Amino acid sequence: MTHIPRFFTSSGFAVIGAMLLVACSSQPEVPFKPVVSTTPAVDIMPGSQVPEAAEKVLSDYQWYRAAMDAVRSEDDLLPADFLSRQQPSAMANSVRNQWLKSLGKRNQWDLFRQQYAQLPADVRDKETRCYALLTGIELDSKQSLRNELVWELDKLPEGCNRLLNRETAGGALDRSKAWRRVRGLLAANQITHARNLAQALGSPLPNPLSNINVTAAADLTQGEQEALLYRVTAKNNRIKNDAPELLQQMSGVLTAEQIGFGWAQLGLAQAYNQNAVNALVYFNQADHSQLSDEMWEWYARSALRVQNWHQLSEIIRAMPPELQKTPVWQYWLGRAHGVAGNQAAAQILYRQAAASGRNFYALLAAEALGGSVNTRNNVAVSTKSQINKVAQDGNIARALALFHGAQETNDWDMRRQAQQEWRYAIRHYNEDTLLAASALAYQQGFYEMGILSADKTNDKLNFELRYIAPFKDITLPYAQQAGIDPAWVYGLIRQESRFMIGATSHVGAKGLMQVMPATAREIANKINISADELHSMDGNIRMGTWYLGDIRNRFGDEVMATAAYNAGPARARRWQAEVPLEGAIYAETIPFDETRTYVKNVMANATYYASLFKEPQTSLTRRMGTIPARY
Ligand code: BLG
Repeated sequence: MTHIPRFFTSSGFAVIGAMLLVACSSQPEVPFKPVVSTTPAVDIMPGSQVPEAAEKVLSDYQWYRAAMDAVRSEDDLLPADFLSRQQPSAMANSVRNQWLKSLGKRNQWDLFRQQYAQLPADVRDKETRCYALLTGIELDSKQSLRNELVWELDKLPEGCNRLLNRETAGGALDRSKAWRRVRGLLAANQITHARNLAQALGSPLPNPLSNINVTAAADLTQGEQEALLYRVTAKNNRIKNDAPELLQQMSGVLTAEQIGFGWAQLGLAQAYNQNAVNALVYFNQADHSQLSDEMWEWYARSALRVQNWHQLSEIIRAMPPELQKTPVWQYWLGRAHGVAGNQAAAQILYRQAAASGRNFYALLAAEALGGSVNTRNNVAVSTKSQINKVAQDGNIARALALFHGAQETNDWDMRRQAQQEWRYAIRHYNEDTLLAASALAYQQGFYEMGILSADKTNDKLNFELRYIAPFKDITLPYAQQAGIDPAWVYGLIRQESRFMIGATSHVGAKGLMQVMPATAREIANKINISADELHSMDGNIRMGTWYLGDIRNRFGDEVMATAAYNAGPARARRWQAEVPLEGAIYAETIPFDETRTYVKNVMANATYYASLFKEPQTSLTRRMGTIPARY
């Protein structure tokens, strides 16, 4: 997915910000006249407002940026003034959430309570809720948030840490779960957080942690035991050859839970290194009560990688119920049942996975049931009047004003805010309205939100909106020139950039096909064009398709080429097995989270595009094929 770079604050901001600061501190003068209207525009869009003038939205945006800066410098006047004059919007929600966190951090509870009451429940973010629990205005009577937090093994935002530490010290949380979290924090190298929680549990970690030695380990406190376990679970230690032996030696002095957690960490490390055989040996000794979802998934992927179907089935059936219900594990459990000859059980699971939507596993499951990809729309295209009604929603109009403002000034921060406003606008839309919103977004060139809106429907489906194919005049000839399937190219562009021209990722990949500058230089040399072509739409597609064709030819395989496009050819090759491997198993066991998700999405997208482009081959199962053995 793409990241939109921060845009530097223009001098205009500073001026408006300064004006506001003056206005706020001397109170009565208001630089922006508030538009107050609560009249709903249309009843299908609950809570919508009358559109404001684009100029007002753009000046509100500058004001919003100034308010966010003010929150960061712990100034309460500007956010208060901004919020008192804003209609409900994503901008207002962001300012209020950020401000609430700042108030919580500074223990400004009176103001916190006032503002919290004005933030709608569905837009309160997690840390804001942690502060609300801390000050007692939220109760969390079923302890759902607290249980979720204590189950987390990695760091949490400050407000949530404070809450957890207080609840732990007060005895309100399950101590064994809190100790599991201490273990996780140590393994994640979050030493200070681990220390604070152990302290709250009444058994501090020794300082330094390495003070404890396994031979001198009689009558250890729990804090000392955890420090000892850390000698095995620390990032650099858990991949060492002597880690399993060391852990075994500790079994006399540590609890079953601690040792069981240690095995899970060793299993996880081996799984990420694609040593599935060792990973299984270690995971088999792990204590199930200690496993995170990530550990469960890698336990299952390790069995899948070596095609131990019997064990795979056992692992999936031991997973937490919510995880078992995800399409990935429904599908693979179905496959395991199929291998065991239990076709009836397999079919039930395939049906459940197939009903989960239009994801990679839903498609594979539908094909396993004998079906095929279906891109027939089951709803009429939105009428002009439906689209006009959406355009009359003030939240949509605000998003579009920001989108066009961002286009004009090439301001990607503003573009990101436009996306937030669009998400906010459509959050309660019914499916007809979502499709009309999608059509409107395309009319305006706001492709990423067109896709987002159409993707949200579940019953009423319009596949041309979900899988748009703009820029065909450039894409099709280059795909043909590179000798690659245009459906695959579109599947990839949809995943890379959502058709956002000029998109830039966190690591600097550019344009519709998200080509890295270094890769662009390589390509430019080979095909004798300027590396600057990366920045033009035509050049970007030309480079991306050429590169894709080149790696496909080198590997002779689309799945590996897709992985290579995202993670580099050397890695795609390293991830091959020593035996031929089903493409879906190769994809599911890719150890990079980004690339694993990416490959599955690109290949599923390509299947939909192949169907829409009326290509003869539309089976995802065939497209995934078999990955040859590493040579
Ligand atoms: C890919 C390059 C590969 C390169 C790898 O990075 O970019 N592909 C292209 O430029 C088309 O050539 O392999 S290497 O030459 O062997 O090093 C690895 O460096 C691009 C990836 C990187 C990725 N998108 C195309 O998929 C990306 O931007 N990731 C960050 C996503 S986000 O912003 O954090 O969400």
